[in-house]
Amino acid sequence: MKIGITCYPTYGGSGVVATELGKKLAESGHEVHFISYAIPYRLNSFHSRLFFHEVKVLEYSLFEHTPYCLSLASKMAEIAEFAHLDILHVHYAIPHATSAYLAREMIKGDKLKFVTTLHGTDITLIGSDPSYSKIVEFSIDQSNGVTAVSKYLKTETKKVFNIKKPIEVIYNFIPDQFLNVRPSTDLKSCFKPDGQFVLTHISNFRPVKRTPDLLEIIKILIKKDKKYKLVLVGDGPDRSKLEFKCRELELCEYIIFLGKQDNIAEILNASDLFLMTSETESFGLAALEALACGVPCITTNTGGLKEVNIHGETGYITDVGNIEAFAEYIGKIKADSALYKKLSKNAKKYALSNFRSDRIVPQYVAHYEQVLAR
Ligand code: GMT
Repeated sequence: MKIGITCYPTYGGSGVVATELGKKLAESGHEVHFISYAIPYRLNSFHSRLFFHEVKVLEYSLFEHTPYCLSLASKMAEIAEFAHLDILHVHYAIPHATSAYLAREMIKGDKLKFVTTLHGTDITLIGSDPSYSKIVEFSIDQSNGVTAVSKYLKTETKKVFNIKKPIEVIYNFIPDQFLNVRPSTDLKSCFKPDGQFVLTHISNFRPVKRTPDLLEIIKILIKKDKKYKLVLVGDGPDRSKLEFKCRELELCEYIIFLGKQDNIAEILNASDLFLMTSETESFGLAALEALACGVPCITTNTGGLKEVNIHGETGYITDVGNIEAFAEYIGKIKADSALYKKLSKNAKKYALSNFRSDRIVPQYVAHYEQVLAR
């Protein structure tokens, strides 16, 4: 098949899923054309069946806000015709599903079909805002196929919008680099100079991630036991605030801010637990990546996280904002090495038996085939 993929190219789960999917599709013989305003950050290796088409946005003094959605639609229509795309797969509804709808209308006939994958805040936060909800609902319903990354997100979408199209749940999958990770002794000695217990968090530091809770958790923990290190990976709106707070609370010796990193698998491999304090999370790809590395997770029990992190099996889940419970679970696991080993083994086993790419990617291919056969 010839498949177009549009996603956000920046540091974020939806772009990662789209890019890893494109790489896997190309490996299995499909031709894949990425269409976005910049090269997706995980699209870092050459493959003869992978192409990237940059969307140029014309700046003009009359535009206070440049209409990216229109430039994207033009590019989608151009590539669909020029590369003879069979299908276009857009990740994150806003504005990608709307641009895809416009591209399909521009092409005329029945030549282009598009699939929209819903990832999370395109429904739960941004999509449901009155300024976007009507167009988001319309564009999703106009899609030839719709997928959501968890059962929770499917239910939520049906609750928020009046969508008549069936929604298929296709979970996130484990990118290859999280299988057979090489341990890094450098990272281990940096994180655990005195045998510290390493708690890692990876995100884009948006308010929805509730990263300030992480400082509160470490504050509780070190009252009883100083042997902890909190490793914070990623960057975003709340990072500087957190760094200031960390200095103010004199917590700096317990926290490392690594910023954006490429070697996530090695960092997880040098970690003991993964923490996710999100207010809402449609799936939690970073938690899945941790589980795949055998790192148990303590997460909130919000949204799709319950489908990824199994309470008492692969880690623990607790209510949003319940920092005491987070601290309690961390202390309990640190104190009991048999429990740690059990959780770590279960984590890897559960991730690998449910979320391997060779299980999930064929579900997307089957979805494309169904859409094309209609
Ligand atoms: O919806 C978002 O917040 C953006 C998106 C992203 O690009 O990071 O994240 C979502 O998509 C991921 C991949 O499907 C999911 O694993 C994340 O749980 C989800 N984030 C949220 O729901 C907050």
